[in-house]
Amino acid sequence: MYHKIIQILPIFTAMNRGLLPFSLFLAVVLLAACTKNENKDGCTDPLASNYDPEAAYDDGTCEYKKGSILVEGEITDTTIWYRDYYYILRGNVYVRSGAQLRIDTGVVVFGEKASNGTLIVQKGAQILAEGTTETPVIFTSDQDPGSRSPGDWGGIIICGNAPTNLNAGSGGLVNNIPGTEFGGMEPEESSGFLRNIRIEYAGHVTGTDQELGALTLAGVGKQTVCDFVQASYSGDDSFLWLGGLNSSGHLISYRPLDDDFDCNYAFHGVVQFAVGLRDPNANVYDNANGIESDNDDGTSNLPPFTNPSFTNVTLIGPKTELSTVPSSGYNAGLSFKNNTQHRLYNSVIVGFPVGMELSGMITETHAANDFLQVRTSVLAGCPLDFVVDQSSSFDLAAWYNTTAYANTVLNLNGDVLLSNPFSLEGPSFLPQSGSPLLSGTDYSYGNLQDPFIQQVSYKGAFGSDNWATFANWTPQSTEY
Ligand SMILES: [Ca+2]
Ligand SMILES: [Ca+2]
Repeated sequence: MYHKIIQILPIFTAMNRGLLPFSLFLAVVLLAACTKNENKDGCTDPLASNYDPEAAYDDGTCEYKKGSILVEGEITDTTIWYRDYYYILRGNVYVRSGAQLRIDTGVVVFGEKASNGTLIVQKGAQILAEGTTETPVIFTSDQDPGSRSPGDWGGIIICGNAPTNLNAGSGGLVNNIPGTEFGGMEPEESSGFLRNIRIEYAGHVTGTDQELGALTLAGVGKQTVCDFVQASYSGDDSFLWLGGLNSSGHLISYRPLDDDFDCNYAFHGVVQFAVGLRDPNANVYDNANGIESDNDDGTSNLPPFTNPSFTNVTLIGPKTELSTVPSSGYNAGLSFKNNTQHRLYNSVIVGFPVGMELSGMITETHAANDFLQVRTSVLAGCPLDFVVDQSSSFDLAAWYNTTAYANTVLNLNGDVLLSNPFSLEGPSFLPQSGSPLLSGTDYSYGNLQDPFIQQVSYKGAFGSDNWATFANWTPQSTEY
């Protein structure tokens, strides 16, 4: 095992992860020496969190904050990260094929900004990370509260051997990052699981035309499960799938700079219960969309197709009112292009400049031939409901409004009667009584016949149960 423990340091606070300068340490000791009370017992170690400068006699009650373990290089064997420590990712940290990284509930992992810390789970490796609602596993920036920014660190990249259409199925690399090969012929593979996880300030992109998720799932197999994952303040996409067919649920995309959910290179898994919330004033990239879906960037018609099934999605855009003028990069709730065969069911899209965008003649043909589907869904509060290419005569409105598809368009955000969806620091996405989202769902579509999918009576990500209690809406001020 090359998991390298550089140092385990007693520290005063999570913010101050290092030893005190010796001069300051000396000053503390000298100061302490001056004010001892001969009658007082207590903790006499200045490095302890409950150090009592007046105590003359140590009574054995000293308590120490957690130490930090710097992780760099590679993990080649079964490794467990415990809640007793903070972990700092320096540079690209690889979990090698055959190795398993297990992360205990409540563990906090910091991505180092200076080295663009990134966790890469390679083909044939596994990550098993499970928090609880109260004590999720947290991946966040190593910067102090108030100084954190989108893209402070790389994020989590999980690579697998499941099918992709990239390079005619032989796969490729994520953003040309060394050691991120993905794609193969093992659709049922498990790369592990992520449950009750938060990923904050990740998504650092190093080149132009590159994209990265706070969580990137590249060629990940069917038996890999992501459930209850919040990605916040990503510097790029929140969730990015590149090929593969894993199942994901209870996803929260919070204030990313590109797309909430991005699908490419033949992702063909299922996603249920997913919500996105956008900051109108964030300086987002051009074409920041709710769901962006491409068969591939080269507009190929190579199978397998990007044809995931998303159901029970709530996308809250940046237009809190029809008149809101958000950052110029914001585009569509749904952007389906480059020959994708995306499927969306039982969902609601609110407050984007464009509701649904369909681009490319072959993408249109997929829609006309029912390979690309939007059903039993609702668009509300989008000034332009439908956009197609300038040269196209495809009647997207007529397609969307096909009676059998059971979609609806509502004029105003408020028409969907969600509780408090636009609040950036305390949102509630639950439908109020009388909401049009509380009826009319349909799970009869062939690709929803998946054991991962629950049949519920409401459209969108929430009914009466607020499952987002593991989320943090104010990570900028959180002291970990
Ligand atoms: Ca993207
Ligand atoms: Ca985009």
